[in-house]
Amino acid sequence: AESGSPVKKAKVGSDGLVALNNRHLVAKQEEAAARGEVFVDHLYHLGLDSSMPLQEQFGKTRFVVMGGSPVRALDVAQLVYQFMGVAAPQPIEPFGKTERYSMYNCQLGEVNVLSISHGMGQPSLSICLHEMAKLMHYAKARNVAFIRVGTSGGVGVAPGTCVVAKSAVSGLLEPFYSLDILGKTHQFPANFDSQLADDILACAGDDIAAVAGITCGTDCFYEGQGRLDGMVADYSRDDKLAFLQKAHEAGVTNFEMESTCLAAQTSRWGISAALVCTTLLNRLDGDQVTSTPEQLKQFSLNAQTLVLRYIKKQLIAE
Ligand code: R2B
Ligand code: URA
Repeated sequence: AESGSPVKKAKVGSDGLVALNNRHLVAKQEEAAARGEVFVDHLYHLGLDSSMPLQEQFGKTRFVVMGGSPVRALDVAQLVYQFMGVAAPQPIEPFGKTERYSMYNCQLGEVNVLSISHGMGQPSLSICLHEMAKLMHYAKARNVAFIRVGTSGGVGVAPGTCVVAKSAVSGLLEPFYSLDILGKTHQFPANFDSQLADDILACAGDDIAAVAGITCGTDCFYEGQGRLDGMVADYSRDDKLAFLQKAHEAGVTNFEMESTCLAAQTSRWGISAALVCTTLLNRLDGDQVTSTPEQLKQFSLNAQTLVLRYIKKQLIAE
């Protein structure tokens, strides 16, 4: 495997803008400009393109809150309006196309908060991240932070606990995001913005159980996370427990399926990011998610509330 570029300071440039470090796209823009034309970049999966008034629509974005499910993206949008004391449009409509992702552009006056679903797993998240980062670039958004609010399986933490990740590890328990590019595997360090993680944790108060952790991002919910309840599991219960124990000893607090991609890509692009996952179960106790829909909703609400408290605090201070 080839090593990726060292992790950059997880912060956008001093102007706060998201820089486009793709020389091919920059060349296309310049070539078009030389012909007196404008190159149009299609953000295909979002259903947007760079000829649209993106600066007007998204230029005031300060936070992009991401989660796997479209239902939770709408829940988060509702919470954004509620927390900020701004009347929500009725109904809250998604922006762009909803075939792949559902995006809500919460307009709060001086600032916007986006809430978007990214689907399950790193490939789905990766597409969303590329297009969202380009959207923030074209919109000339400043000091934007990406915060994933997700679900996970805890390792040695009680269900409903919020884990704020300091870093991520792969299913091999290595601190990298691995991506095959032009036939070679590249590894990119998977660290989060530590300050952002601390600032979010500080908003937990007495009523939300929250811990800092290391999140393991796997490419499979079943075998990839050592479950015994998938369609196959060609290993013993002892093998599974030995893996969970090894992960636990390496500091892993929870399993989900997007963390290494999120940490690595955002830090490569100079975007500050955080990962806040609720835990739906303690994997040291079992594999199946058996809590009631009401309990699961409350678990998710814990993580959403923690993030919304942080966002509100930031926006009020600005
Ligand atoms: C957490 O939950 C999903 C799997 O159930 C996946 O997207 C993840 O990271
Ligand atoms: N999401 C995961 O990826 N794993 C779990 O155990 C629960 C939610």
